[in-house]
Amino acid sequence: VQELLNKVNSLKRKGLVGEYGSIKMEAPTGTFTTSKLKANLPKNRYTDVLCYDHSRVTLPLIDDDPTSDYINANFVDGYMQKNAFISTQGPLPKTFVDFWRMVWHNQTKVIVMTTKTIERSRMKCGQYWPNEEEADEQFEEFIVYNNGMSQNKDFIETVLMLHNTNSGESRQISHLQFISWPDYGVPPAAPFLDFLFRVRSIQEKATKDMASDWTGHPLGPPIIVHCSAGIGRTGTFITVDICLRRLEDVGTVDVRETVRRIRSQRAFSIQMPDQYVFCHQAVIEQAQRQGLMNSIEQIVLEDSDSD
Ligand code: PTR
Ligand code: PTR
Repeated sequence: VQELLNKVNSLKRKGLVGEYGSIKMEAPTGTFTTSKLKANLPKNRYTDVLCYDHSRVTLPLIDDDPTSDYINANFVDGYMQKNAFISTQGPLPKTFVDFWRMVWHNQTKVIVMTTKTIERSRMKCGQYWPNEEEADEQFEEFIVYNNGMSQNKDFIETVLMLHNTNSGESRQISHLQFISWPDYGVPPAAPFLDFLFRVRSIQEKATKDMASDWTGHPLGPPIIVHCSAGIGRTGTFITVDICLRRLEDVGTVDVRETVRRIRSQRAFSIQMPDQYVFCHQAVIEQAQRQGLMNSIEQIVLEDSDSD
């Protein structure tokens, strides 16, 4: 029986890897024209990770400069809510101001960062926020204050105050950084889920505290999610959130269609076969936590954990 279960599980994994391969082979669903404009090329962290025109986040124009509206970022739908997320690359020094303009303009309250700034001695993301308590930093019309940090083993939570010197307004923004996720790899499921639920609870509270703008949009303003390229880890985070919300709502999960839909808005989302497999594992882990699995499913899955 043990042997049979092993076989079933390895076939399942192979099946998922194959399924991911076929998703990856699908042709792009849009164009990358704005991303490729000469003036915009230096704003892309990776030359091979461009952003779709049809779903890109546009910034307010500055001095009628037609390229000033560009940032490598796309709106991505959440569960039953359009544009619940923005998937973006890790900001470059050249795009720090653009990033804060995007936060401001979209009324974002929560920033999710799933990378470290430096990994394997490579710069993966710029230090676009003040990283010490009580420090502040100016980005043209914005001043960002670090109003406190707390850290556990797997993630760091920072309370930022974003002040717009043009309007005189200030907004509190939560910055949540998951630090246990290797690039191109997958994190352990349990801390990842703890992180995801922490993000949700902060976003929920922030949305409740906001003015009435978000009535009818229960998930609130777009959560900005970024890693280094804004596709692998970012796509994985959003996939698991959508799948779990659907599981909670109607009791079903469709990882394949969820990933396909996300990829139609943020090209290349989910970068590795293992990340695709991980989405399933995370959903299973959460279903187990909620007691939604029957005992036969439990046996097959517990067995697969051990290889
Ligand atoms: N009222 C705010 C604004 O327009 O900027 C916030 C807002 C934005 C409210 C978008 C609702 C929105 O939803 P939809 O995605 O349906 O346009
Ligand atoms: N060409 C880049 C590279 O592979 O180095 C693109 C890239 C970088 C793609 C990082 C994905 C990456 O992972 P993530 O989206 O999780 O930061």
